Amino acid sequence: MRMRNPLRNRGWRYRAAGSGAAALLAATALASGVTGAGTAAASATTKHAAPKYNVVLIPGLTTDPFYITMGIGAKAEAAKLGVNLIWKGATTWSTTLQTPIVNATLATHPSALLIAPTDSKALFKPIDAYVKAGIPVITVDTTLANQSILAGAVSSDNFQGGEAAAKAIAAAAHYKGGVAVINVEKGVSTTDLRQEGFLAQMKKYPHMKVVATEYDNDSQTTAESQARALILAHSNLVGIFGTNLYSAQGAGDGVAASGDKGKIFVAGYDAEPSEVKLLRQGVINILVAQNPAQEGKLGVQYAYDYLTGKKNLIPKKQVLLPNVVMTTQDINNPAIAKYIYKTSL
Ligand code: T6T
Repeated sequence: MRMRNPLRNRGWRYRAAGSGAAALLAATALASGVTGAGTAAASATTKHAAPKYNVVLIPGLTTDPFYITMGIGAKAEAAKLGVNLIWKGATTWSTTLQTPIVNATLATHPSALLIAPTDSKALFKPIDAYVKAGIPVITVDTTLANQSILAGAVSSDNFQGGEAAAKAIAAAAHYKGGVAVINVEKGVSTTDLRQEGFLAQMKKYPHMKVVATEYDNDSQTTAESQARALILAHSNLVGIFGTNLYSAQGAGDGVAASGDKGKIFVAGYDAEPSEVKLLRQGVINILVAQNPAQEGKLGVQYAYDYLTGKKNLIPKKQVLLPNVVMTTQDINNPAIAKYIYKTSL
């Protein structure tokens, strides 16, 4: 179920994403510049007694700049609140690797768990074990198909991001031709919704056809080979949508390697520096960026609210943050460029 929803206003003001290339988040100062990895004792401990709460953040994978930027936002907020934030996870996107980390972390009895589950169903049981042990769980980015056990959930508006990608490709291709999707894998709440939004929007164009949907298992090199093969197989191809960082980067690499820069429009997700480089070069034409630092910050705030008896401050429905659309034309605008992801914690 896709839930739209109400952001709690803690002094952060949001403007609904506008149309086309200029959709911006307003008045949002991203926390940044926090250094150090692993167990991060709050840097503001001088102001607080020893941290009373240990909040664990398990990202989809630890090496992905999207989650690194989320970790930066979470750590900055934890430092402010005097919370000890522990960051741990697998180095690749894998339910097989994430599950034992989730299980083992339960034995350390954290105060709360923030997690981006790599599968919306397979992680239900391991997460439910925390809830049964009285530990609140908040999902950040991805979530569970059954959110009823969660204390909160924060993500981007993924369906809208998919729609925005489709609109951009359709307009660039004058509303005719074939398009393809390169996605991560089935069962990931965020990228499933991006694909749904994209396909729903494409249905509105009678002269456009989705010729293929590929799954790259979060591998950039796989996405690149898929893009090359799609270009060879479909002479009417006018656009490719890469639903996340690695899919988008691979799609861009494939289009560049095939010599189709400017002929095949690439719409991608996320804003990691080398993706942005391809955007500047016009190989990728549009990026739907997210605000992972804000997701991390809100996740820590909600965990703290829960632990300090202010559950009423946590929105009941999943919080959906607006996307930031970046294009080759506007990437040098500092109001847009500030959303480029960071590559180290
Ligand atoms: O797009 C992000 C994240 O939102 C998605 O759930 C998984 O892929 C990323 O981490 C980018 O690689």
